[in-house]
Amino acid sequence: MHKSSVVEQELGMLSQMLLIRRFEERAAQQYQRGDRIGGFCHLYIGQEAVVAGSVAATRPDDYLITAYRDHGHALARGTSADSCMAELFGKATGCSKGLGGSMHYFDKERSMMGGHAIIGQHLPLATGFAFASKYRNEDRVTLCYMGDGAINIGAFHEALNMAGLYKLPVIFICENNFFSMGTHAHRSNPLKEIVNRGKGYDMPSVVIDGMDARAVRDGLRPIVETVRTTPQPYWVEIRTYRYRGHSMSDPGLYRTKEELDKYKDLDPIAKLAKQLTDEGTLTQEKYDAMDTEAKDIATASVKFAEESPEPPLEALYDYTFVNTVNGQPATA
Ligand SMILES: Cc1ncc(C[n+]2csc(CCOP(=O)(O)OP(=O)(O)O)c2C)c(N)n1
Ligand SMILES: [Mg+2]
Repeated sequence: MHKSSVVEQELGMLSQMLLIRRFEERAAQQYQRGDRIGGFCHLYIGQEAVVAGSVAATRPDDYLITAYRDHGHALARGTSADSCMAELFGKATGCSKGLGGSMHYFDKERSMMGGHAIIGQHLPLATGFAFASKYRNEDRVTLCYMGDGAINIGAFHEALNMAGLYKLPVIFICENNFFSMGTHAHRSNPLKEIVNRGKGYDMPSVVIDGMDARAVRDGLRPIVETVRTTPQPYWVEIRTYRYRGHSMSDPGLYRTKEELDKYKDLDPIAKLAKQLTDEGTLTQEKYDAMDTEAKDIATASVKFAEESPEPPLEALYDYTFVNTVNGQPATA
């Protein structure tokens, strides 16, 4: 890649991370009012480099699928902040028509295949997308993100086994933030290193530093290219950290202040900003302008969501259990 396009890409990664962070800060404020956002809401703050780096290593038509901590994944793929905020508000203009909420973002146009609330449930879907790509002779790669809490679920093993057996073009990414709700990974796994989980399926496996967006992009890029030309699954552990509680109702008392402070010093946004500044491609003014833009987009998304209409009452049962729209069989 030409040096100027690398700089452009990295500035893009930085503004994406800023947008995710500012969007979620606004979302948290709106949630805390108590009257606007219903259901669960899990913030991605601290983990932004994982998605910014990995999306930079892929093509826009590569499939992307994740669990419920999905705001960053949609925003990084280009789903608008407006439709993401409207989805939190349960409005008809949301990316899932206001019927999914925080955990079920979806944007088929951008190959963002959800937002899935049940741990491990989406892994067989990822294997299915990868099977479809191979069967149709398309060179689309599937990126399947999950938390460290997903690796002991039955569906995990079935999905990885089949992907390994059929040599499917899927990269399973464990966003290891070390906690499943309040349980540390060491308390739920006999494995000391999550990266070793790939060995049971004969998958090439790597560990990547998830607090460094460049490391994520550069670690994944060769893997993506290999998988694209020679379909086969990979297992990737990306070590990261969430700064907030598991969900909005979790004060996170199971972590020490020292641990939080240690990771706050490793903030992935500050890291990329410093790398670019040290290399002379970013100034404080430019950074401030990028940050202001991110804040403005996030603030405007709240207004958009407030002013958007609710879905009609008749839509209440659409897309649930049976594929109907307004009581009639759905056509798409
Ligand atoms: C099958 C299933 N069991 C339990 C839950 C409840 N639950 C929601 S989130 C969560 C923790 C998952 O942690 P992890 O996979 O590490 O993801 P993270 O929250 O760290 O992103 C659990 C147990 C669930 N959603 N699905
Ligand atoms: Mg976790």
